[in-house]
Amino acid sequence: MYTRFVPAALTIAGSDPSGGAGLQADLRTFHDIGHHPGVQGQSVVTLVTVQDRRQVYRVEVLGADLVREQIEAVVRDQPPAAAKTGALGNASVVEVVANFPFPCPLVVDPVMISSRGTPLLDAAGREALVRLLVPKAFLLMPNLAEAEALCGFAVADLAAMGRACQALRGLGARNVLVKGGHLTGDPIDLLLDENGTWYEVGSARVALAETHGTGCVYSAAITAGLALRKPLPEAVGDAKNHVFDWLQRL
Ligand code: PXL
Repeated sequence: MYTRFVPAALTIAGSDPSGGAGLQADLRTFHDIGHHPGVQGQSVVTLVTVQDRRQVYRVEVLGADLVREQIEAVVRDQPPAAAKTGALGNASVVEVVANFPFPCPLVVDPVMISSRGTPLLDAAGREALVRLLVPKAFLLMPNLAEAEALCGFAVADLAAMGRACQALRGLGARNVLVKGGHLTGDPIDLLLDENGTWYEVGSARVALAETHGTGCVYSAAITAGLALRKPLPEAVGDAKNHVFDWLQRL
């Protein structure tokens, strides 16, 4: 309906039926960014979770062929202007995504566990992510725990976040954003871009016990900004502000 005028953004992610995280959060964020109607959301399902607002009861990863056919169908019909990945489940799904020739920048949110502690990527999937998908990432955006798992060293302060940015660029990601929200104090993220320029991206902390879905909203907002042709530092800064505004409205 708006294909002529509104750029599309694609999320390849898991379903959170409670609506807080996963592809439901991504689609909502695509809609919320920019002026109405934002960007047009496309969504490819990788895994289905059974969860309510307290707990994940079950995770079922879809067959890799089914994921690939979904990607092929949407991209063939309307090439997205930007795409992101969330929970991918296992190595076969990671491989399908890594092998697909996306016509646009790919934001990789290396989701490993749900905010309630349930694994959303198995050990072989993690290995495939490093080997196959990280080199295809326009932007790789781990939180501290994910940065540690990907780099193999502790990442618990701003200096280590800087070392993680460099190490992950060394693994092939073009731009890296390490998210420091799990440190104390105001949340500061560190962006190392493809020109070797550093950016500290901060906001005030919103005091909330429940932050389920925050990472999904952040990566979706960056993806929407890229779809709207914002330069990366601007897309990241605007997305950080969007997350702050969204958390304040919760
Ligand atoms: O926030 C990470 C995440 C991603 N995708 C799905 C999730 C979660 C967290 O619970 O459920 C489907």
